[in-house]
Amino acid sequence: MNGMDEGSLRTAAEMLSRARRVAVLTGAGISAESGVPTFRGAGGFWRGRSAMDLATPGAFSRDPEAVWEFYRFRIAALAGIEPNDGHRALAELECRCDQFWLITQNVDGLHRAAGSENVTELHGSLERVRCRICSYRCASSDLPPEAVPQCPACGDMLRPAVVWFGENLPDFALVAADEAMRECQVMLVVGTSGLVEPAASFARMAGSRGAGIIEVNLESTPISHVADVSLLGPAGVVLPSLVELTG
Ligand code: BJW
Ligand code: ZN
Repeated sequence: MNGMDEGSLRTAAEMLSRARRVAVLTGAGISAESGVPTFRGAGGFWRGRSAMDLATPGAFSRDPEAVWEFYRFRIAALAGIEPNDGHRALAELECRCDQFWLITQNVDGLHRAAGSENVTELHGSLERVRCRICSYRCASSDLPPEAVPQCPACGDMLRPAVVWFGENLPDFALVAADEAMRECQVMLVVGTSGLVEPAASFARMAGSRGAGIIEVNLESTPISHVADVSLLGPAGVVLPSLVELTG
């Protein structure tokens, strides 16, 4: 079923109202309406370089100044952004479920700001930085001002506490995601291009364990063919309607 027509919306709302255990996977698209650029598509560039090319350990070793400039810009931008109606609808949905998992690929902290509680950040957070080598970590607001900030404990480079390509996701996050995929009756997949693993496989895995899959996106993605219902439209509009209909 396709399109943000009344029928698909109603089908999705019925699936959700029958489910007591719901998992949600979100990506950059849910924060687009808060003014946070997505990775792929027109917004995914920083001074002519693809955001994807800066989000690697190799880029950081070769050109830490450029990578830090990119991340300082994004950390500073966090101060001016707020959750939108899509984030708020998911916080509301959590209140109506017996068990609820919000697994996000986003690093902007907007789900917690909207009031969501059981949030798992798969790709870390811009709100923290850590040492490349030792276990030192601190809040981004306490970041030393140098172009490439140094670790006060060991002198190596500090880096954003996010997960770059080729790096492992945190164990606790994979454990939470695995529990969500095993236990949920419905999985809602919102605003992700479905291209970055392992998150890209979560919907297929939950589906093969019997969960119903609802996708919310502006366009179809590789996840669409495993979805039982695809709702095409902006998350900030679709999610409030869906949650309201779920009643
Ligand atoms: C809207 C909207 C609106 C817009 N409403 N919708 C298996 C096969 C092949 C490769 C691999 C594999 N397993 C692992 C890999 C390697 C790699 C990978 O996946 N590569 C692929 C590109 C092929 N994965 C990794 O390296 C991961 N690590 C790992 O798996 O470790 C073990 C391992 C390593 C190596 C080999 C094998 C195993 C780590 C991935 C880390 C990703 N990090 C980033 C950067 C985070 C820090 C930062 O923010 O700077 O995470 S990359 C970037 O992509 C970011 C995002 O979280 C992630 C996903 O992007 P997302 O959220 O989907 O956003 P977009 O922009 O792509 O899409 C937006 C969507 O929203 C679009 O669909 C729009 O239509 C939609 N939209 N407006 C609704 N208003
Ligand atoms: Zn250190």
